[in-house]
Amino acid sequence: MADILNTLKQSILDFDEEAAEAAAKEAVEQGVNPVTAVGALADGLNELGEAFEKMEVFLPEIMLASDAFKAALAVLEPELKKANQEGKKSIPVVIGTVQGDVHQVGKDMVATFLTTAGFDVHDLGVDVSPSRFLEEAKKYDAKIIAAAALMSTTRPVQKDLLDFLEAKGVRDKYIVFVGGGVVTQDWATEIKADGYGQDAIATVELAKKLLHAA
Ligand code: B12
Repeated sequence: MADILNTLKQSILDFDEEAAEAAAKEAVEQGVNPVTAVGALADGLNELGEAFEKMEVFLPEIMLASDAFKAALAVLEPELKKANQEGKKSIPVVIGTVQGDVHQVGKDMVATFLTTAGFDVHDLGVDVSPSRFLEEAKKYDAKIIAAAALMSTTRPVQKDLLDFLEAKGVRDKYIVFVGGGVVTQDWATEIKADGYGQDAIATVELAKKLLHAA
């Protein structure tokens, strides 16, 4: 099993979409736990992220690696669904990356994990303004709004979203989650978000817990 996990991770490090898809199929055939498989892909992307920070790889490679990640995730999604049948109540959730920010891989991962846990997830994509978050939350009668930010320049938009909901008098109607690379528990507490998810698995646990308490 270690071999296939290495192959998954390596396919991301090689920015190789075909290899990532093939490795994901192989992992499914071998009966590898799909959560572990996604973890291996994420390890690859995180390692690449460090190389990007050191300017050892550049944006085009990172984009190819993200595409490879998405292709493999699509193969693993049905398996994740099978592995997680417990969440039967379909609670509507809207999720998106905040305005000015086009990073989507981590948000996609959170959306996939929430979906496979039984939530009714509406993915608004990237570059989502506070007003659009609210518009879509109303449309789907969402209980949870989840907003991702990956850059220090876009993190403040999470606060803008909360301020906007407050100004519209609907803050209490929604459980608001924040997350993404630059987001911390301290930041979530400071802006009075309802929850912070460090990763996709923690976010699912948190969603279940908060809904239970609500
Ligand atoms: C991939 C990537 C890109 C890709 C994105 C492709 C895509 N389709 O998503 C591309 C090449 C487009 C890109 C562009 C840019 N990027 Co970029 N990018 C990254 C990189 C390498 C990886 C991000 C990633 O996907 N990580 C893997 C996923 C799995 O992790 P994650 O996103 O953190 O998600 C996990 C958790 O955070 C959490 N989570 C995620 N979302 C949410 C949401 C909620 C609600 C919750 C609860 C939890 C949660 O769960 C996820 C799963 O565990 C990071 C480096 C890094 N270390 O993060 C830089 C990084 C984020 N990018 C950065 C920058 C600066 C840029 C650019 C401005 C570069 C440029 N000069 O053009 C542009 C920005 C364009 C824009 N307006 O948004 C900086 C941001 C610096 C900062 N602190 O502000 C980083 C940190 C790199 C760096 N150190 O310089 N980038």
